[in-house]
Amino acid sequence: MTAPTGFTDITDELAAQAIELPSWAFGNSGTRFKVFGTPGTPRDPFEKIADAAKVHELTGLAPQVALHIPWDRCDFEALATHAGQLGVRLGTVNSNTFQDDDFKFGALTHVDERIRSKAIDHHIECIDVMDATGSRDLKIWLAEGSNYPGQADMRGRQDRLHDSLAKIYDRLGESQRLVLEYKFFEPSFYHTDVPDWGTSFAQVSALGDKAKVCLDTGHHAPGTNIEFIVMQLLRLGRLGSFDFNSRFYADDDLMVGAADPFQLFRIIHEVIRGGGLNNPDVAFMLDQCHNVENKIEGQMRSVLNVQEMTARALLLDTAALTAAQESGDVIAANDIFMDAFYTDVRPALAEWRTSRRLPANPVQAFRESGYQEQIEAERVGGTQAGWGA
Ligand code: PSV
Ligand code: MN
Ligand code: MN
Repeated sequence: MTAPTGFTDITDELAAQAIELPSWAFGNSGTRFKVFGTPGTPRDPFEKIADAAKVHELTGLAPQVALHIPWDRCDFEALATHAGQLGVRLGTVNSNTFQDDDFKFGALTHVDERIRSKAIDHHIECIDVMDATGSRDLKIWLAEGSNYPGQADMRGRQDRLHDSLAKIYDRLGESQRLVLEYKFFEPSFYHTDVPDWGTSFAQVSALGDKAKVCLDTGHHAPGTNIEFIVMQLLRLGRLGSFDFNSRFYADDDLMVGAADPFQLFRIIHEVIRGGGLNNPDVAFMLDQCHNVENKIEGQMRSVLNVQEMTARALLLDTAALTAAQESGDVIAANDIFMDAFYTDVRPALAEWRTSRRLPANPVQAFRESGYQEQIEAERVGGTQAGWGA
C-alpha cells in the first residue's frame, strides 16, 4: 500500500490528537417522540466512563470524558479514580438549566433575583465538581429565550446575563475556564439569549481572558459558513472549544462527519490555519446522541471521522495553495483544496494504527471483542442512564 505523499510528515500531529467524549452519548436518548432503551446501556456515571474508555482503548483518540450535572452526580473523586484506572480523564463539566420548572422563563437571565441566584448556585456547584475532578472547563449552554414578540425584554435579559456570568466567572480558579455555547434557536423559537457567536463573543469578552466561546457545529442556521466563524474566533483568541456533531436539518446531534464530511474538512482546515490543532486552548469535543445506532460504535466512528478529515486537511499543499491564491488563480486554488479533500487516507491510517498497536479497524475490533455482549449480560437491573436521567 502506498500512503499519500506527505503522510509520514503528519503522523506526529495525528498522534497528538485528542477528542473529548460526552458522557451523555452513552446513555439512552431520543427525540421528543420516543426514547429507545438499548440493552447494555450504562446505569450510572461509572459505567458511562467504562464505555468511553473502551472507545479510547480501541482508537487512541479519546482520552477525556465530559460530564453533565446533575445527570452525572456521584462521588466525583471516586469517579476520577475510576477514570484514571481505565486510562481516561474527566474533562469539561456541563451545566444544566433546562430541566427545572423554576427556569421556564429563564435561568441566568430571569427577572426574579431568587431564580437567578439559584441558577448561579448551580454553576458554582459545577465549579465545585471541577475542583474535585481536576477539570478545566465549565461549559454553559443556555436554553433561554422567548417564543413570542413582546414576551420578554431582550435588552434586560442581556444585561442580567452579563451580571450572572460575571458572578460565575469570579468563582473560577486560576487555571479554570468558562466556555459559553451559542445556539440560534430551540427550545425558544422567537429569540434566544445567546443565539450566535457574536453574542457569545460579546458576553465572554466582557468577562475576561478565562472566558471563551464554544462552537457547536449543529447550532447554526442552514447555509452558515461555519469555518468563517472558526477562523474569526481563532483570530480573536476566543475559540475555547468545539462541540462536534453533524446535522441535516436542525440540532440533529448525528455523528460528526456523517452529514457533510466536506464541511468538517473545511472547519479543520481553518483550525490548522489558525493554529488551533492540538492546541490545549481549543478543546475538541463531541456533542452527540446515538438514538438508533450502537452508542460505543457511534462514538468510535465519530472520532475516526475527525481523525480522517484532520489527516486530509494536514495533507493540503499550503504553499501551493497560497501561491495560487496570491496569483489570483481561482481554479488552481480550488483544485489544490479539493485534491486534499478527495485524498483517501483510510488505508494509510489503518496501517499507521497497526504500527501503534491499535486495531486497523477499531469498529470491527469492537464487534469482535465481546464487550457489547458482556455489558448486555452484566447491566441488568437498575435504571439505564438516559438523556435527562
Ligand atoms: C442542546 O442544544 C445541547 O445539545 C447543547 O448543544 C449542549 O451542549 C448539550 O445539549 C448538552 O447540554
Ligand atoms: Mn453542544
Ligand atoms: Mn445542541
